[in-house]
Amino acid sequence: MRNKLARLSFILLLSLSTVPGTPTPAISVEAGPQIFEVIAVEAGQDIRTLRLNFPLDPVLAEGGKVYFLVERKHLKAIQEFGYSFTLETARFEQTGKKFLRPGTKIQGGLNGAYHSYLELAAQLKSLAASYPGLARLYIPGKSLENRNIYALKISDRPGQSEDEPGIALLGGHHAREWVSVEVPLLIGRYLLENYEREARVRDIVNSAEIWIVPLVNPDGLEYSILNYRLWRKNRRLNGDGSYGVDLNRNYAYQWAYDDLGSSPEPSSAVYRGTGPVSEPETEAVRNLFQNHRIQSAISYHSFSQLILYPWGYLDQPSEEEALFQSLAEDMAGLISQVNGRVYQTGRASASLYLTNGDFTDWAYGFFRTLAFTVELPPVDLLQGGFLNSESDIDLIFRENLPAALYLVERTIASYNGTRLSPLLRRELEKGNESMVKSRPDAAIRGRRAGSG
Ligand code: 0X9
Ligand code: ZN
Repeated sequence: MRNKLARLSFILLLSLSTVPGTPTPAISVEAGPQIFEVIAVEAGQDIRTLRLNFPLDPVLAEGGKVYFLVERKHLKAIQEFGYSFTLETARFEQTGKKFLRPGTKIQGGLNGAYHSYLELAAQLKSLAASYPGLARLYIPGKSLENRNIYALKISDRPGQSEDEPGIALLGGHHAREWVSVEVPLLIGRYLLENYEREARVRDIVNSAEIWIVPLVNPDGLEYSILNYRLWRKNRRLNGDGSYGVDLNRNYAYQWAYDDLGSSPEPSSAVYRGTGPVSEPETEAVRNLFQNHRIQSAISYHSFSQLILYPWGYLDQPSEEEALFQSLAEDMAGLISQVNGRVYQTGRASASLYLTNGDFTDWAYGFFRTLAFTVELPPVDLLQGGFLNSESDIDLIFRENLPAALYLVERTIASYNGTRLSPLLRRELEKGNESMVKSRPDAAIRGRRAGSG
């Protein structure tokens, strides 16, 4: 048995570390200038279907019309699709500018300085294109409404899978928590922009594989921007006619453990879905974790100013409670040094409330990833709740940067090969490699490498 386990672990490590490339396809960055127009669509038309079929970025809702930023090349097809619209580009153009260029910010847009799905996609593509030696953009999966879930990999050889620890920074599980998208995105951008000039950043990027997944729930975010600001879940049409599964109750560790930490009721804000990983968005995160060695992770949420760690499903310490707690305290200390804001730390179940099927329990329970939930500011509803001002984005990013860099450094320092949870160990003993590799071609490559 020991031998079998050793062999399987060996295959796992080999397939995770030395096989060049990765089964998750990297996306190529489109060439040629994009030219944008602004169109206005009467709100009476079926805007949902229109948005499912074309990449439209909402900029304004006014006078019974919705204004969208759209690439000129799509206009004809939108018309052929049966939609009528008026061209409103002139109204939004800045003087002297002929076309709305990529990255153009329209003042007063519905999402202001926060990124919509399309703005985020443009930003990630532009980072990958500007730093080809340090970053690559992957799509580990798509949302229910067919939007990409992006993962920007930052490392010194981003096209190769090296024997380096992976760290994942995730955001946007919950649609209304807009600032949680900005923080991982800005941390990723900071690493790329400061690689040349800052030795600390260089060391980190050279010794780790950092995965930036800023938007786990793109459909929800878009719904929150255009339809209902306080939307939380994804946009699954449930059996009873209600919408949405809470993605942070849909992961496959102790899923549906009880009805306190998640709800079987589809209309509930914490509805867990029809089964573990029933949603393509959680499946995308699972793909990423199955294919790479993610040793630690931060899942950004808002609000409350907390740093939480497993378990969430049960008020019991995990095997590594002491390590979790000391890392959380160190991170909180670093955060408070920046703007003076205090983030409380603690075991998720005890400090906040019970959750089952949440990301951190799954990542730790299944992969032994040291996974934290960081609840960003403000501290309470009276300070704004989910509605952070635009000028807070930079402050919140700045105060979270040192803690994230610290976690990466600690992860690098303690890395000596991929950690295996007892659960994963058992699956490997059973020969169930599909639990660790999501795509058959990758498992085949792993086996070949193992026998060679
Ligand atoms: O409920 C959640 O999913 C997270 N809070 S939020 O207000 N952003 O929705 C907290 C998850 C942390 N885990 C546990 N409390 N167990
Ligand atoms: Zn949240």
